[in-house]
Amino acid sequence: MKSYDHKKIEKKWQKKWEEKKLYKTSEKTDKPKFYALVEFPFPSGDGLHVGHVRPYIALDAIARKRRVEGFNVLYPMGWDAFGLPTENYAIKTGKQPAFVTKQNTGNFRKQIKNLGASFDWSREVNTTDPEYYKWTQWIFLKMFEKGLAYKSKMNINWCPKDKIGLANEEVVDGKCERCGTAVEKRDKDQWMLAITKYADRLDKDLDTVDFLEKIKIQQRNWIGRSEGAEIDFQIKDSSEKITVFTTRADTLYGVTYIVLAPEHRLIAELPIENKKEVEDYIKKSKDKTEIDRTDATKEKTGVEVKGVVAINPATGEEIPIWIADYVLVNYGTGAVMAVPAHDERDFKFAKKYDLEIRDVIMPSVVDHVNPPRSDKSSKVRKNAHAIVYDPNQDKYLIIRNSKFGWDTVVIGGIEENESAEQAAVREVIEETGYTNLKFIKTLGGPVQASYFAKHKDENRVAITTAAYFELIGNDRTEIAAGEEETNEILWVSPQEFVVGKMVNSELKFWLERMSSEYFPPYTGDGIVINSGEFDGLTANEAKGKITNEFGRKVVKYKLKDWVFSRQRYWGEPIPMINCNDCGWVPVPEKDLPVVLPKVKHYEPTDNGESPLSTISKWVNVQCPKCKGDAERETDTMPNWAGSSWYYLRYIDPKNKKSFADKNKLDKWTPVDWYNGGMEHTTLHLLYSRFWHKFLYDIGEVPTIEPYAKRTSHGLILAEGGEKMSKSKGNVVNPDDLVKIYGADSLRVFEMFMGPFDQPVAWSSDSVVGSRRFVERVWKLAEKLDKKIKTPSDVEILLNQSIKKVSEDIEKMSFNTAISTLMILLNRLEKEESVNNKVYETVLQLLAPFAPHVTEELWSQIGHKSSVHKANWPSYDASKLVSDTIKIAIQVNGKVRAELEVSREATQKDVIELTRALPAVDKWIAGRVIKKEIYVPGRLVSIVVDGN
Ligand code: ANZ
Ligand code: ZN
Repeated sequence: MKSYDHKKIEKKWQKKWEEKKLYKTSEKTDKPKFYALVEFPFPSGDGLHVGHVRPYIALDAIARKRRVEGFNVLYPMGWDAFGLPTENYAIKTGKQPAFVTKQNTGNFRKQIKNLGASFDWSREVNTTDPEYYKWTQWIFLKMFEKGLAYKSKMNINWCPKDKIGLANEEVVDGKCERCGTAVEKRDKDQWMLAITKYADRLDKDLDTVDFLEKIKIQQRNWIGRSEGAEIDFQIKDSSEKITVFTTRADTLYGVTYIVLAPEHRLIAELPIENKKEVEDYIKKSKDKTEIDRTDATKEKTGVEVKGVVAINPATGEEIPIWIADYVLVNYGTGAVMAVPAHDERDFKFAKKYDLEIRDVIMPSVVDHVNPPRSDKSSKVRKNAHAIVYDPNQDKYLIIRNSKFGWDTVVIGGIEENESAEQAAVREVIEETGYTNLKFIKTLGGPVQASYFAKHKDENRVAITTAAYFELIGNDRTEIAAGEEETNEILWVSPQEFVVGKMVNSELKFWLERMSSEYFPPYTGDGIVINSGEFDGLTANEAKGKITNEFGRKVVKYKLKDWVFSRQRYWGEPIPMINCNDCGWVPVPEKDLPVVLPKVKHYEPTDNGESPLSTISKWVNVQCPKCKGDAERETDTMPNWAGSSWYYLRYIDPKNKKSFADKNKLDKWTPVDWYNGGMEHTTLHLLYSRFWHKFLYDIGEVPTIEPYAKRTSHGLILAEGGEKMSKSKGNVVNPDDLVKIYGADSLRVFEMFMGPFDQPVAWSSDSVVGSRRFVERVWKLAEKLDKKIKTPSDVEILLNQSIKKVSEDIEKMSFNTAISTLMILLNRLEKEESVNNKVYETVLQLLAPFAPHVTEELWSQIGHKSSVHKANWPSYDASKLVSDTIKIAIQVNGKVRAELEVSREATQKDVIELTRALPAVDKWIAGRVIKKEIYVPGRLVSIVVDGN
């Protein structure tokens, strides 16, 4: 047999497949459709690295499996080619971006083709092709028509180095995502897309799709749906009111001040006494990024607005108004009712500026040791707990009740006109005799505990306040008679002074509050207190009732409208014309595409306008409406425009009349399986779902969602575990590996190297292992024998492997699919000869991963048609487990033989076969059989006379 020459084989089959159009998607078949999609790349000058191609190889395996399962598969590829890197390269080299793009796509295409991926290249799209972006512009115009595209002065993120406005998503830690320069703020007129109008559907419709759970979670967090209430606070002696958004209407009685965002519109309207101070503060907060302003670890700042107060609608109280930049203007209403007792930020702020803190929610615990009993009556008690600490011995004072077997802190009821502190002191003296107590502090507001009080045989709802003391001497008085009998007074270490060892469930709150300088705000649920008629309700009940009475239910979203303008060259021109008389007028549909004109210089202008603004011949046009003088929009679309709908163009890439034919859209949407990076979950994936929903609303696409299923791959990292990047010089190019080891070995390795959804560090040395595996498959062909009978255990392993590989591919558990094939190969290599049928199945199972070598071997065996057209192997369910069992045979307690019988054999069969075994007969011949026991499936035990 010839040796394995990957170069020859791979070139040969790539050529044949292309000639035969093996992977071309047919429009004339009644097979069911399957649309597999990977994220199309940005064709950079650096070429693809081994990480980029991992998802292409993975979905290629899936696409190949689907084809041989009888599906009509669409698996396309194209180029997301607008964007800054090409433009920056053009600035550096003076080369036309269109020319550079052409070069880069040529290289990318060649790289991908070298891997033998089964893309239908006849459907290639390129977002920078005017025939393509004509439709990107067309969709924009439709959005404009429906009021979803609008121009607005935006306080935008501005990168002073790239001279470009950045979307919020492009700012990472206050820096430009691309170049790392600190981002500034600038006011700029920008085109916006109203994605927020789709926020609720983008959230809800996630229920209708099969996306990985982590993807759904990220999308939901990004959309940030929040159910709450708007409540109006009247400004005293004014007709103005401040509307706040809150998710905790139940805390309305605990509001001790109001906070406005520095940008809040009311600030200009109010008769503020300390205007200068307020204006200074506003100026300072302007340059802070949103991330700085909301960073929980940063200290909060603010100024009080003097001369105006607001009225709490529930209590009628006057409360101060503050301005602080931890409140954002573009979320909720830009105003917050501050409840320092129950919100972390408000709490820190109140501590800093000495504002009132008022408890309105009481934590509530149900005792787990002695929960309330439904058959007992219940009593409400106001209690005090005394926490007594002796710093000299680092111990706490407790009472051990031997009758009930529990340890407790000192507890007592709070009498009329007594404070918690007074009650606690009284109880310590009465119950323990200790009198030298130094009061440290009360441990915050009360905590409610429900439990069954054994000693009183009734349920208790205890509302307890704790007082904290230190022991400063050992004086003791006599303890009241009766107290001592069952009670033991003890000092215990901090390790024993915890819930679980102590019977008091409230203790966890006391310990928490003791250990912090201030009581941490209680942010959980509980029972409403200090809230008039709402006292005693649960927080949830009160939320509804207080909202009904003083506010209105609303839903808010974190999602913001999409900044859809860039002042750069290499993007789709926004097809709008500005006329002095008519305002913004859309370019008529018949004039699309608005082609990006050639320019000499790609640098953005110093005033931040696009280089297009310098081409007066292009800019100055007739107004389509009044025919007067007008000017073109010189902004271009952002990076994410072209990729928002590319999956639709693949369906009908050459259509001149529409972005795609309706019947074809009916047939091919939605994409059945879309794989892409987690880094695109909140940008591209959300944007394209938005565009698709819009197109659905205007009747252009038939489905509400673009992608039925979305999965994600783990990144391939460089050998050291760092991210692969040109600047770090650690990029691995697949071309070199294809040359040395072959595309098949590289493909197998990429699928084998680790779980597909996990990041994994690259190792070029390890490709050898996959190469060896492919070579062994090649060599196994020498053992083929059409007539050889396959041993039953091989038969079973083969059926198990078919099942496992089939299921693993569906789960994207490619690494275990490959290792299954390796195990199968190990077993086959042990045989002298291998039946052709068995070998063919191995080739078929391997074909999605190693398409060239399997095709070659398949044809060498004598097949005229492609392995990529042979039906996917099915397994025989009855051959997944061995149908015989082995039974040990004992005679007088010693194992004398082994019997292999069918699983279905009866006891009678087994005994008869046992006796007939020569190895057994030897021991029983001529003797009296006293006992024969059959343990089904395992053992026959025969007892005979004599020794
Ligand atoms: C009173 C309150 C009491 C609040 C309490 C919380 C806890 P999510 O869940 O993220 O929607 N808030 C409202 N608008 C804000 C803005 N523009 N900037 C900063 N914070 C704002 O958060 C809603 C909560 O965040 C609201 O509920 C409000 O504070 C605050 F114990 O109102 B809350
Ligand atoms: Zn006009």
